[in-house]
Amino acid sequence: ELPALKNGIIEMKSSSIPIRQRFQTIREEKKTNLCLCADLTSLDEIIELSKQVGPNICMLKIHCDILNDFSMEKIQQLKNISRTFNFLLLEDRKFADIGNTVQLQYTKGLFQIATWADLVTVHVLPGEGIVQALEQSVQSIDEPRGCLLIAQMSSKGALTNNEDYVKGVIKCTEKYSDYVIGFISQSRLTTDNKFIHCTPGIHLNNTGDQLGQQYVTPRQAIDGRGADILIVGRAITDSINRIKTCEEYQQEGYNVYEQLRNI
Ligand code: 5FU
Repeated sequence: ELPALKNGIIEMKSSSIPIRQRFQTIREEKKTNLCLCADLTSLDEIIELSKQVGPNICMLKIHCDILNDFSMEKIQQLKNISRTFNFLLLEDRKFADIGNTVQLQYTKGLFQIATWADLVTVHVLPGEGIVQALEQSVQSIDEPRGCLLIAQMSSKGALTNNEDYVKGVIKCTEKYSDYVIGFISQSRLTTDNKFIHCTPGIHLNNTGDQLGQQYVTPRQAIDGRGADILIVGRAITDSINRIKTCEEYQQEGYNVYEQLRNI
């Protein structure tokens, strides 16, 4: 299929645009740096929610292994919605095993993650072979795939928050900079702006939960910690009006981003 021509410019299907570039165009076109983290156990419910908040988000993060009703048909439906509303789909799988095992986890089993997730999250704990193995698995897939390396976690006492560990993650990111598009982090880790910093642990009203999660506000995350993308879960999904709350986080996140950009 040939790419469409618009104003003399070749318009690539969103599915063929490199992921880094998609983040940039989505942020400018949709005015959002918000990733909704839909930790719901029903994929039907996520599908409905994603239709409602699709215009407000740049990415949707899910955990496919908590879904009661996962099916390839339904995940394809979600994928189509992500195309319609132009947001990325992140499976927060947090791969953390040897290369051979993660290849199987990425491509096989019930979820066949590589067939639908634009992005996945990866721990570098086992060594850089994990990234090599994942990248190798998606070479035959004809749309862009990428990953975010988990550099720093938001939870209390996280063992990732150690200077040498983080240095190792940064090194790996630089070495595999085609497939690795950035980090899950709690601070700005490199001055190279091609690496996208995604920060979870965001809430406007709470400072944490009962199980070790720690929150900062969108402003603290972007201004203080250098986040490019805000990953927001229960602040939105547990709110009385998810659509309105999603709009609030979108506006707050984008306003802070614009203020900083204009300094
Ligand atoms: F890597 C990380 C991390 O350091 N902290 C996180 O909270 C990932 N997360 C995920 O972000 C976590 O698995 C949840 O899916 C989400 C945060 O959800 P919350 O409801 O905003 O606390």
